[in-house]
This record gives sequence, structure tokens and C-alpha cells, in this order.
Amino acid sequence: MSITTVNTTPFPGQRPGTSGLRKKVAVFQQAGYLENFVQSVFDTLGDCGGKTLVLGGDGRFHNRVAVQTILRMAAAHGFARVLVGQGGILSTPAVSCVIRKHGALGGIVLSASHNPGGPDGDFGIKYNIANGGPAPENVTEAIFQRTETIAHYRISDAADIDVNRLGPTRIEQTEVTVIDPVADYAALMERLFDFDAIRQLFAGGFRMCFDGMHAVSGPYAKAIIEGQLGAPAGTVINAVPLEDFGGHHPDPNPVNAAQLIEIMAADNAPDFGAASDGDGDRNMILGRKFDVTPSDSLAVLAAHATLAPGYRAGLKGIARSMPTSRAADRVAEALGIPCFETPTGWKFFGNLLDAGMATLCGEESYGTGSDHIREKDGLWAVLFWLNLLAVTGKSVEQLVSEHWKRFGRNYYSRHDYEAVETEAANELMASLRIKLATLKGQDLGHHVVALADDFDYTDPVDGAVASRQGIRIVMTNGSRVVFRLSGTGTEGATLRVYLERYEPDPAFHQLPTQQALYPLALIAEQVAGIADWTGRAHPTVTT
Ligand code: VG1
Ligand code: CO
Repeated sequence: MSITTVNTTPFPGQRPGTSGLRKKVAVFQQAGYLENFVQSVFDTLGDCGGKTLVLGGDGRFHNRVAVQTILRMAAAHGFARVLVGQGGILSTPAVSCVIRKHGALGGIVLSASHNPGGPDGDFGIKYNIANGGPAPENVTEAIFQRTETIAHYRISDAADIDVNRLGPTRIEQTEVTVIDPVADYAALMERLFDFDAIRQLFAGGFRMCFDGMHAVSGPYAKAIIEGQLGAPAGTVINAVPLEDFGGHHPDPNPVNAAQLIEIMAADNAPDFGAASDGDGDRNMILGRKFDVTPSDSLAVLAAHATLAPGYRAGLKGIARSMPTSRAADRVAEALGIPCFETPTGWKFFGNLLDAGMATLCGEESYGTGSDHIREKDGLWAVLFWLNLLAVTGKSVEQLVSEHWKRFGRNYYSRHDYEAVETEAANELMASLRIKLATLKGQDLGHHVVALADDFDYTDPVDGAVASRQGIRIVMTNGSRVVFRLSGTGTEGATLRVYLERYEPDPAFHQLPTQQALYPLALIAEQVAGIADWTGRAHPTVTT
């Protein structure tokens, strides 16, 4: 075994987006592409002697190759220890959990999350810091700067290790230990939730369907829901991770999880349905013939948090991303705790969680989590719901409609225009920005604009500023239209339009969502000229 220094030249565009660096698999397959990025991460970290690195991915195509390369590079960089998930598998929340539990310096997650996989799909890589969370922007920016000037990387010529076999081995001076991907995570879940109550629920005939979407959460859900909680075999469907996710889009929303939606819409539907995404950090919650918006899910969990053992002492605060509906704000107000509004992306929650300012966090994009780790956590949210259902004896629909009665309903929808021409999307945003100054006070047909701006965030802990995080147009009645461009896509640009309307009156709580939001969709078109700029009369995906 020996370490070689390989000369290389920079690849353009290795700047991490909302959540790591995501590109087509073919881009990552270029000689030196992954190596350059990984070496840039290591160079940014400096000396890693005595330090531990955690490594794992969602099992998508190219995962196994990338794991071996990174192990050889971590050894060349002088890490004392690397903990790698068996088969190269670790969900994003499990990486966060393992980093924290084992006091690691950080971790590398190989995933493009909800993006499609397979040889023609996407691959991704993300660095997480010692608190278990995604690297903040000053770190990702330093990594990016390094990728622009990199001239060589270092790698061991050691043979591939057997990542299927649990236990320690050695590459150069580095101890590489293959760990059970589920064990540490499952132990943490057992401490947070009332497993006895959930076991009794299943023993009493309660039925559930969990859709693993052939992605990483299948093995976790099988071990915990069927194994520890005693749900009948077959409760978890599409449970085996596949390199191409079975050809599906591992993005748990009513459009992509069509099989689960159909199961939950049947007359003999189970009591509870849920799904997770490629890397296991998202969750979709369904009742019988009833879907829960992620924004409502956060609010319901917050309102009932003390029913779960891990949150018995109450919440310190709630944090949500700016486009997420303001349903959680009302709960925070009722609880007398602060509610923080952050830019999109989990990296912005880390400081609030570390500082003990927030306990629960959520995003409208099917992401929910808490201070138990520093990532959003799909299965955690599902177990939290199971805990509430078990303790209250109520149905999903009952919990949500009672919530609306008490707090009012925030109708909410996101309209995505995927893979539009980048230039056109940028111009749409630029022309909106120019209009902002004149929008305030304008009457847009039953709606008067109270605030129009491009969201800026100053982190209350370290003062870091993130600007241009989404254009929001807020009406005097509290309704909102938000526009932003996706930072995770790999084809052209994706325009996201977020619509929200608050309805306090229970007599109007049963409207079809798109109907309730139709006037706001018209306003979005009117102010942004979406059809003109994108050539699209309708969104690609509506959730
Ligand atoms: C999307 C979501 C955002 C989420 C991010 C990563 O980002 O909107 O809320 O944090 O994906 O989720 P964007 O920039 O495309 O809107 V995951 O589960 O793909 O890592
Ligand atoms: Co994800």
C-alpha cells in the first residue's frame, strides 16, 4: 500500500447548492471529478490526524464506487478512523446521528436525495460538520473556492475493502470500520418515542403502509416498524434499496408516491400511510383518504409534542423555512415560544438547534426534524405521528381537522415549473425584483399587497447573512405568494411558486386546496408573467 499524489485541474461549477453538490452521474464519473471535490473538502478541514469521519450514502447508482474512492482518500489524508455504513449505506439522518454519537469530526453523505437515480440520473455529495448537520455556507463556500484552484489530490492505492462485512479493517494508517447502518439510529428513536404504546396500537389491529420507494429508508423502516414495533410483515412496501429506485422519482409527494396514494384512497385503506425519500430525510404523512401537508404536519406535531417522551419537557422554539406555511407560527404563539423563519435548506437550522433556541424545525418540502440530530428526519416524523395516534386514539384526519378548528387552516400549495430554460428563469426573477418597490399598496383584485421583498436572513446566533432567498409578496389578509429558484436541480432551472391563504372560519375548511388558492395562483401569474417567461401554461408538479 502506498499513497500517491495525483495532478489535477479544476472542474467548473463545483459549488454546493441547497444541499450539497448534485450533478448527473456522468459528470461524477469523469476522472478526478469526485476526487477534486473530496480533496477540496479535506483541504478545507486541514489536519485530520486523530479524527473520525463518517461515510455513507443512499445506495443509488455510483454509491459503491464513490465509497471506495473516498475511503482511499480519507486514508491518504490521515484520518484516524472512518465509520462506513454496511454496503455503503447510511441514510442522511443516520449519518447525523452517528457523527454525534461517535464524536466524529464530520461526515460525507453520498446522495442526490429526492432526485432520480440510475446511470442516467443524478448523484450527489454533501459534507456534514461535527454537530451532525450540513456544513453552513461559510464552509461550503470555502470548499467551492478550493475546487477552483485545486492542483492535486492524494489517494491510497489500497484494494477495495469489503463494505458488506461488519467490523474493522485498515487502509494505510486509517482504521475503517463497517457499521450496522440502523443500530445507532434505532436506539435513538427508542429513547424519543413511546414504543410500548405504538406496539399496543399495532397489536390492536391498527394498520399502516410505509412506502420505502426503493430508497434508503426501507431497511430502517423494516427494522423499526416491523421489527421493533411489531407491525405485520408487508407493512413496509418497496423496502429494498435499488440503484435506480425502481425507475421512480424517490420524492415522497402525492404525485410521485402514486402507489401509496392509491392504497390510502381505497375503501379498505390502512389507518396510516407514510413515505420517505431517496436519502430518508423527508416524510409524507397520510390518513385514510386524507393527506397532510408538511406545513400542517409540523404544526400538529408541535401542538402535541409533549405526548412523546423525548419532548415531555416542552419546546424551546420552532423554526421553519420562509416558504413553509405559517401554521406553525400560530402554535408557537399559543405555546408562548419563538418561531424563527429561515432560508430554504436544513443548514440554516443548525445554529438555532445548537443554541437551544429551537426544538422542532420544518420545511414545506416534506421535511421535519428536531434537535435530536441536525438533519431533517423522515422516519422520526413517522414515529412521532404513530406516537400521537397511539396516545390520543384519534385518526390522522381527526387530529388535523381539530387542529384547524383550534388554530385556523393555512391552505397551502407549491407549484413547480421544472427544467425551464435557465436564462428565462433568471430573467423572470430579475424582472420581479425590479417590480418589488412598486408592488406595496397595489390592489391585485381582492388582495392588497402589504409587503413585497426579496427575503434576507441574518442568523441570530452568528450574524451570518444570507440574501436573495426568495421573493415574497404578502397580502394585507396574510395570504402569500413566494417565488424562488431551486438549488437542487440538475437540468435547467426549476421555478417554485408557493401559495398560502389563511382561513380562520371552520365553515370554509373543507374547500379543495387548488380552488381555495386559485385567486393567488392568478396573482402569481399576473405579477411574474410565468407563462410568458417559461412558455408553460401549467406547473409540472403541484403539491
Ligand atoms: C429542495 C427543498 C428544500 C430542501 C432541499 C433538500 O431545495 O425545497 O426545502 O431542503 O430540497 O432536500 P430546492 O433548492 O430545490 O428548493 V433533500 O431531501 O433533496 O436533500
Ligand atoms: Co432528502
